[in-house]
Amino acid sequence: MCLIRAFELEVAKLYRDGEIPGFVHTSLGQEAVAAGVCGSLREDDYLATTHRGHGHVLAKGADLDGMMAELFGKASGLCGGRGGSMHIADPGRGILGANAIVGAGMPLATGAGLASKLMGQGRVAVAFFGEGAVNQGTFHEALNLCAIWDLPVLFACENNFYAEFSDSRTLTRVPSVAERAAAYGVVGETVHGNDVEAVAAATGAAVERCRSGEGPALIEFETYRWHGHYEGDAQPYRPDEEASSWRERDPLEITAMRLAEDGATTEELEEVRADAATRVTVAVEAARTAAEPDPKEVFAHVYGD
Ligand SMILES: Cc1ncc(C[n+]2csc(CCOP(=O)(O)OP(=O)(O)O)c2C)c(N)n1
Ligand SMILES: [Mg+2]
Repeated sequence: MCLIRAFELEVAKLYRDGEIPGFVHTSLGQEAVAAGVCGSLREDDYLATTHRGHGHVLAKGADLDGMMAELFGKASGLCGGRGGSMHIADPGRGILGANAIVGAGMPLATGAGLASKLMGQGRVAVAFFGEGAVNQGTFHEALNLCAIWDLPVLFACENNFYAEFSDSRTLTRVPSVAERAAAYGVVGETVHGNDVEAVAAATGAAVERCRSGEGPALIEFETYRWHGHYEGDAQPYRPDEEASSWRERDPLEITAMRLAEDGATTEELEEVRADAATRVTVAVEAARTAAEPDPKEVFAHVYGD
């Protein structure tokens, strides 16, 4: 969680300073969902994520230097600088990719879950999605297919209550995402997404059910993004009191307080934060000085070579 926080704070700054091209969507405030879910997975489990996927990808074990270089569009990036923030993938770690198309990760995870089942791999596929994606057809089609085929797929919804500039509670008569699972005969539950232990406990149990052949599961993690939809969003659509009340439920602070109660010293906690900050600083320096991709390579991989 500290690494994701340090990464996202730095990325926000680099974007403001014009060092990172394209768009970036940060997950500041949502770190416990990424860490709690991905920390409950096997290294070979599959992951499909969204436009707000830096935290998920880092928590699944992607190389930090490769991530940062990818955001800079450099040749040493995880995708050779082709993907950028919204298309980071690392298939060797089961990371099927971030995705700029809202709702597009769920069918990918469904396919991965089907492959795992047919090949007897025992791998679980996790699809992260925002609550805004629940009104897309892909959510319903993917969940139904996973249900009838008993596929090992976890539908992990990050409900941060906003989809771009709209309050999601005004976009449907059924504001609970978890309740929608019942329509497909799937167990759905709602969990406090800023409590990493609650996230990990719910995910661990759901993943175990998926792996044992019981079919898909859906968990709705209630959380909040601290920054705007994208960096630079002025956010006129959100009440200040709402944002500040969620900042008081900072997932890192909740965890630090618990660790302190369990005997962790201030120095130990500070060391974790300092180590994360140092790793991010090193990654930025490497990305800044890394080579640009060779323009001659621009058509490579287009036809699968
Ligand atoms: C199919 C599609 N429709 C619309 C968009 C534009 N868009 C980008 S993000 C977004 C809202 C997503 O909200 P949510 O799923 O709640 O994710 P969050 O940004 O809150 O993490 C929209 C509508 C898109 N990228 N893809
Ligand atoms: Mg949302």
